[in-house]
Amino acid sequence: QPLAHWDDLLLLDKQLTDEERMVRDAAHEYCQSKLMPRILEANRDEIFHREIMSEMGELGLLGSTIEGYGCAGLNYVSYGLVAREVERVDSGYRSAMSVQSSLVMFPISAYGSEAQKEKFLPKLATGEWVGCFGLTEPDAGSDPAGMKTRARKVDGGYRISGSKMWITNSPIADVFVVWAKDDEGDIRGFVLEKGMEGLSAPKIEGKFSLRASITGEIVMDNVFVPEENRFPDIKGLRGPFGCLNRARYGISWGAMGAAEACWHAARQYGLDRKQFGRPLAQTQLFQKKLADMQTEIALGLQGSLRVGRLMDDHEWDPTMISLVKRNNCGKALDIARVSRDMHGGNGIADEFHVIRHVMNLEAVNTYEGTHDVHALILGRAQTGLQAFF
Ligand code: TGC
Ligand code: FAD
Repeated sequence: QPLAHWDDLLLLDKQLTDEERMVRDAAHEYCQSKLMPRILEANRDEIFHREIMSEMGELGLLGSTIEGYGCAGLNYVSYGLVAREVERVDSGYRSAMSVQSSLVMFPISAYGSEAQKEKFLPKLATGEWVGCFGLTEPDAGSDPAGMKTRARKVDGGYRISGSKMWITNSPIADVFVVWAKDDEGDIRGFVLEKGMEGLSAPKIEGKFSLRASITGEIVMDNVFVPEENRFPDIKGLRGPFGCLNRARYGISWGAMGAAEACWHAARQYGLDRKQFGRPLAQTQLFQKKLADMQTEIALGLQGSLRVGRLMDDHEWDPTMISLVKRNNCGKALDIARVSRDMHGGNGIADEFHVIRHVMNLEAVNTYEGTHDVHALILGRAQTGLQAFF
């Protein structure tokens, strides 16, 4: 018989509080019963089912770490556990949730005026409004300081011109958190609203990754944004990076959820499928691959849990987050690729789900700072020498 806790060898479950286990179990139940049945169609036909945002809102999964304004006020460990459950189904659904929570609601709650919080947070929390976050531009990805989007001061507000590229949720967004340089050359954050004149968000077609998540551009042609829609005080790259820290942390858990789905699928496939008169799982090569997956996942989850506890204890710094974002995304991608191979020909069929995770994790390893960019952040932190340019 397999060991009873083969899938949780380091007993992560026992490291959680009762409340954290409850949040995880509720998220698991929702994801498996409501998200899983939709994913094949969503991925095949590139559909983001908009009602998912409202369902997540109803369960308190949007902006869940924020206190007040209709938000659940959970800790960061719970936020990570939810990301893991959502991404166990599909990284695209976790993307939609983490952009709304960490990249739209977090900056409004941390940098916004009281009026901005009251206006935007409750409707974002229920999923009545969808938000997006515009930092990346066609010519400024890893190096966001090179952005060209400009916010020119005019009477009563700003005129913003420029374009943002690869923006999760933008074609369906009601609220756009956009970063632009002002007349002094400082990066400032603005909240744009659907319907503003000169604002459009065309969809990017033909993605082979995250097909169940909608991605677009944000095109701003002299959009007038009133003064009250600017974050009052935050200035410089620390504004957008403050949000990215939270999202990157959630991704470190999420990527492990996708990896777990691929690992469990490979194990079950190996138990069920016989070649040369015995289950594939009874071969040494197969078991070695399963052991490698089990090891990286158990260690990766411990890393994310540790960072989550440090965040909840206010003892964290961004470098820790680079470590777990980089490691867990890279390992998850490796695990998904190996699992695909272990499924043989069936591994390329979407009904077995693994190829979808492989394709998704390619993007997850790239967005929110590529694998190599996080290596450079870690390298700079330990040598004091920056190697970006
Ligand atoms: P650098 O000189 O390092 O820093 C400039 C200012 O920013 C501050 N800072 C941070 N603050 C808080 N948290 C962090 N993690 C921070 N990192 C930097 C820093 O203290 C400084 O502040 P100040 O006040 O002294 O000026 O900036 P750099 O230009 O050298 O940056 C280099 C680098 C590579 C670290 C950075 O640009 C980087 O991380 N690039 C990756 C870009 C990225 O992650 N983009 C993500 C776009 S959003 C997205 O992908 C969403 S996908 C969502 C989904 O669908 O799930
Ligand atoms: P580049 O920066 O051009 O990098 C290309 C390659 O060069 C990479 O391998 C990189 O590691 C390497 N490289 C770059 N600089 C260096 C260096 N100094 N030394 C060595 N190697 C280097 N952005 C948003 O603002 N909001 C979103 O909601 C959002 N959602 C996204 C959704 C999807 C599906 C995708 C694919 C992207 C999304 N992004 C979003 C953008 C994402 O953050 C960027 O794609 C990412 O930061 C990388 O930037 P880039 O694509 O311009 O690649």
